[in-house]
Amino acid sequence: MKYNKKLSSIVIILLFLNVFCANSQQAEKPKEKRLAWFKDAKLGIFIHWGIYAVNGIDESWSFYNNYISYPDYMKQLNGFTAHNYNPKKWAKLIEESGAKYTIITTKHHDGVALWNTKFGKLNTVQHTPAKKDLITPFVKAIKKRNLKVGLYYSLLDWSHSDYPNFTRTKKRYTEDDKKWESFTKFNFGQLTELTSFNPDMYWFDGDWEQSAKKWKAKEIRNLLLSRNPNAIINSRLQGYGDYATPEQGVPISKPSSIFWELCMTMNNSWGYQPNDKKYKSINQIIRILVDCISMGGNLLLDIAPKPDGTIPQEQVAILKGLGRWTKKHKEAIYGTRAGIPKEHFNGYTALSKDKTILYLYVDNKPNGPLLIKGLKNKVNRIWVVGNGTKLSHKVVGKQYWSSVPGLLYIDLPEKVQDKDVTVIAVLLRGKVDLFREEVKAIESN
Ligand code: H79
Repeated sequence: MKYNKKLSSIVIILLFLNVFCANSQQAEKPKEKRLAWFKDAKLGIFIHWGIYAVNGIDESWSFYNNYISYPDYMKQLNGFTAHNYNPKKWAKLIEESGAKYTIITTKHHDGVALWNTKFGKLNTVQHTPAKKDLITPFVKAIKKRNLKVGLYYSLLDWSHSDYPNFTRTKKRYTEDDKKWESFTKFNFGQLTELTSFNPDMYWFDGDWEQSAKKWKAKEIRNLLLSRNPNAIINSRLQGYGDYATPEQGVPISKPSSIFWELCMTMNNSWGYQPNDKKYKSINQIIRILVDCISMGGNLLLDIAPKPDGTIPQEQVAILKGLGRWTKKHKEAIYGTRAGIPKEHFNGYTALSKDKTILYLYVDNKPNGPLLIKGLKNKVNRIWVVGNGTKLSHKVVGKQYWSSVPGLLYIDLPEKVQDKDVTVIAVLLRGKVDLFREEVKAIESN
């Protein structure tokens, strides 16, 4: 009897362990842990590389919108050589820019895969003079530099004979369960192949054409996370992603999502278009990066290599210009958190993770000392990030009978100013503490 009791308690423990383990296998690692590096990263480089670079036309959309016929669009396959493709050089340049991660198009909406896929026939190995899997060496070169690597994948495929949509004006079919099932198998086949690259993140696009149920979005998420429990998925998976992805438009106010990334082109094109000379300046891009940082987000800045694999000179110059600024100001970029409300400082701000350093980003030439209002903390020290120069400050107007903090003025000599954005670090006594109450008018004294 005693023996039996012991045995049954062992069985119960084993059963419990079994259930517990099974559950822990299914449970996802919490988002805060998976996305911790992403929250700290601040800058990523997007790469749109595909056959659309050959004619220098809009990626996929040019045939979808009937600007060019489908056969003419596909003729670009013959010009995609990748003859000067040097992924090690790309990786070096990406690292030099100060980016901590990069996302490459493995397949855009045109359905041309850049790796040696066994699913479908449209890929750079079989159908272009490049004759190569372009993704494997890229992932390797990026991982070697300890940067994170992400794969862009278009869920929709306007080239696939089993996909319902072809162009804006032509549909292959509206309802056909068999065809859709075949397409789903194809998508899962390619996605399973992508998991073998073991990327750190997946960047989906084109989800708007079908519902979560049709894409089998939940199953896609489960598949990717079962292969790599640390993987990150962008929002474009009909509700099954991890972080928000505003496109082109810099947010005006702080996005509600804790995790977000603005993807943006350097000129007005995602892919290589030599006629598009409307590049943003290095200064403008640095200020946009700072804008994102001040709102707690990341910037995913796009580059567009030529069909031979070289990166246009204008884009190299922007990456290097960014690199100069990010290297000098790294302590005020990586790992920071969103700054304080604009009422307290007339410009962009961010906070260190522990909230004891306030960073001020000065993107203009001040016409007198900088001003911080409503800061309750005492200030321990103020210095210029990147050169360490200590700055003097003065608190003015503090009344002993009032709880309203005085005006904190900081002198910023011209000789310590950066040519793009000057960064000032304000070391506080304790965590940032702001006066946010309404100041009542004094009725009597
Ligand atoms: O790869 C680049 C672009 O080709 C791709 N995303 C970047 C990263 C892209 N371009 N446009 N879009 C994604 C969004 C397109 C939205 C639209 Fe619509 C599709 C506008 C009209 C049809 C979805 C449906 C949004 C509005 C209606």
